[in-house]
Amino acid sequence: MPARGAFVVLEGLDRCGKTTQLSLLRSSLSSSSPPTPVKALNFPDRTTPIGTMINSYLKTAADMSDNAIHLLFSSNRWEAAPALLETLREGTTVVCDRYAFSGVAFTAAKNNGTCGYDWCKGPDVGLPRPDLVLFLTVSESVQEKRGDYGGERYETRELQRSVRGVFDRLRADDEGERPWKVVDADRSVEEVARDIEEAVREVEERVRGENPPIAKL
Ligand code: 2DT
Repeated sequence: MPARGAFVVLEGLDRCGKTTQLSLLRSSLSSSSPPTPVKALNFPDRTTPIGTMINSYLKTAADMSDNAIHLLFSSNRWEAAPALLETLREGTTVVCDRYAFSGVAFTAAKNNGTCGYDWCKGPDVGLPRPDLVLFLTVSESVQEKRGDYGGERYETRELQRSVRGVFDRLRADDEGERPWKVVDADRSVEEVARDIEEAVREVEERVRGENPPIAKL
């Protein structure tokens, strides 16, 4: 049995460069010598029937209660969980754009927190826990320089500000539990990519060496 792969999640606010960084990370891992088997995932996965409902909600074509959409985001992770576990167990490293932390941060931030923080955490309890969460921070001024927000729900300055607050709380609550690495994403793409690659190689090596069981949220 090969050692399992590492599970790495990238989180952050809009315009922090997560998607660019994920694609750079994936290519650098798969082109290293020897190549690291790697699979990229992203949430929400808009390609499934649940993902289609989420997409309509985000594009404001459909309305839903805050609780209902929160549970759909979580279901979208649960439907992907068996394949994710299998991929890790067969020795492939998984790098993932957003996960349960975005789930809590966005729902708990909106409408003055009508869905409470603890309620928001509930549905994801039991999902595979990442070996590393890379949290890309971006200042408001850089966020604004990187372009206007698009037309999707959640892409407003006010909401982004509250989301930032919930992410800080999640990180503080996890202190010592799950390794979070904060990466200053105000810097150049290359500088950020270097830090990310270094952190991922370190966790990869540890997971391959120790082959720890996959923990749960
Ligand atoms: P992208 O722009 O990355 O496609 O995200 N979101 C995401 C939630 O509200 N809950 C979740 O569980 C997840 C994974 C963040 C689309 C938006 O969906 C939000 C931004």
